[in-house]
Amino acid sequence: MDSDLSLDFLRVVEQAAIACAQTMGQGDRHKSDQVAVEAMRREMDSVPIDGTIVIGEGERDEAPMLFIGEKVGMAHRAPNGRVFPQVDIAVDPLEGTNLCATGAPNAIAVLAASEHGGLLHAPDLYMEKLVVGPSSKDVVDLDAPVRFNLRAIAQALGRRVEDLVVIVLDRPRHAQLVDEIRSTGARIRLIGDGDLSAGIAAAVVGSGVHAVMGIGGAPEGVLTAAAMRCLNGEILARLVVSTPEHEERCRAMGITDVKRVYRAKDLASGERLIFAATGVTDGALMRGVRFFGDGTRTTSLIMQTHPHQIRFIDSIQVNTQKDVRIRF
Ligand code: VTB
Repeated sequence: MDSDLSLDFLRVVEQAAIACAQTMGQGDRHKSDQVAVEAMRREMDSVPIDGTIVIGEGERDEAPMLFIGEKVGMAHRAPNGRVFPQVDIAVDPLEGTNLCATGAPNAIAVLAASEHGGLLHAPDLYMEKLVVGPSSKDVVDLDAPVRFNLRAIAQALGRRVEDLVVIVLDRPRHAQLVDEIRSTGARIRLIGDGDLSAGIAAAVVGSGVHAVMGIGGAPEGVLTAAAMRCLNGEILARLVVSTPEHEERCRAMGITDVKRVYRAKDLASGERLIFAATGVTDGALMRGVRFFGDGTRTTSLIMQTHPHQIRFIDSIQVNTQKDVRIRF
């Protein structure tokens, strides 16, 4: 996969973010998601790839666009004999639909891309996750007691457990987890949605987040893994398979060992990965979309493994022909 695709994918997440940011605070999460999906789908067709959506909005019968298995990219828009690279793509056009609908922080538009076969085809089930940054990646264990993991993370970071900040999705299913974290004295940030942007923050020094714990969506787990591959962080994860129907869905996607503990390199095994995200609402690492009349300003994070680089990008799309004034 050609590394030059990074700027093409940047455009894709920027356009998705701009579209849904326009609906911020309207209280209609489905509308916010829909406009993000449409914008992402539209922009995707101008990317010079022979692309396949491997993580998307759902199966074809429940999602009209960006469904799993959908072919995207220039190879499918106007085939003219030109050969394009085969690329698998995981998308979440709007991660944190409620966050956007209520104007809360940390909604992002995001995708990850890899050469064919480099992203796990995860069913849309729940997943247990533990996400940490580079210094803690080798000292945590998904099956260890919370107390043990937090002590290990604190030690790796050279600080007290009481100084850690752990992000947990605010859900009744996490009551016991929250009790356990509290009993260690660690600090907690409960979030309404968006464990993917939380996971990215946990892998970036200076974000003020040291771990993400708890159960969220499996598709976002794969996207988190792609980000961890670029940031040298780690995700430990296991699908939550509690019914025969869940097992069947795993098998249908080629997963036989449903109890497996995955690491980032298992969920996003690609040799060449690209991860792109644009802030929709203000967040820890990216500001939200700003509309200033003459233009639109976005901040994005674009990362890749080959060449291994992380870019924080500040873009201004100019709307008018007038003398636009650009502020630093
Ligand atoms: C959401 C969302 C997360 O998982 O919580 C979802 O905020 C599933 O959890 O970011 P619920 O069914 O309890 O809402 C994520 O989408 C991703 O892991």
